[in-house]
Amino acid sequence: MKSLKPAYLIKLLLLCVSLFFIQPSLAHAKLTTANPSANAVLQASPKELAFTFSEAIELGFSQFTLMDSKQHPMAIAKPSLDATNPNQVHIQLAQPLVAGVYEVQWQVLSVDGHKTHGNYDFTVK
Ligand SMILES: [Cu+2]
Repeated sequence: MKSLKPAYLIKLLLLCVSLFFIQPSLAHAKLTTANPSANAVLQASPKELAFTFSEAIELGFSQFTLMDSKQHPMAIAKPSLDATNPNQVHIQLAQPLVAGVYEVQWQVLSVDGHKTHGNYDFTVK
């Protein structure tokens, strides 16, 4: 460590500090609203799943999975982008969901090239 010049260390330190502050301020696609929403308790099956992100989504590099109560992935339609809002994704449900707890798992690539992911549950009574 003695061979490192202080100027180099200071530059390295500044780089680390700037990365630390810049990283969170970059725009990533955060899930802003979902329907059904996280922890929703529905009296009837939804007809579709809808997700709105904070940024436009690259659908071809994004993945949505709906897990049933037994944590098995369900067959769902291909996601489609909203006709007017590139931040919004719709997934039609082929058949009504039976009563149970469902988990949505999402992983998206936003147009700025960043991947984000998350998951949440909702319940159909
Ligand atoms: Cu980003």
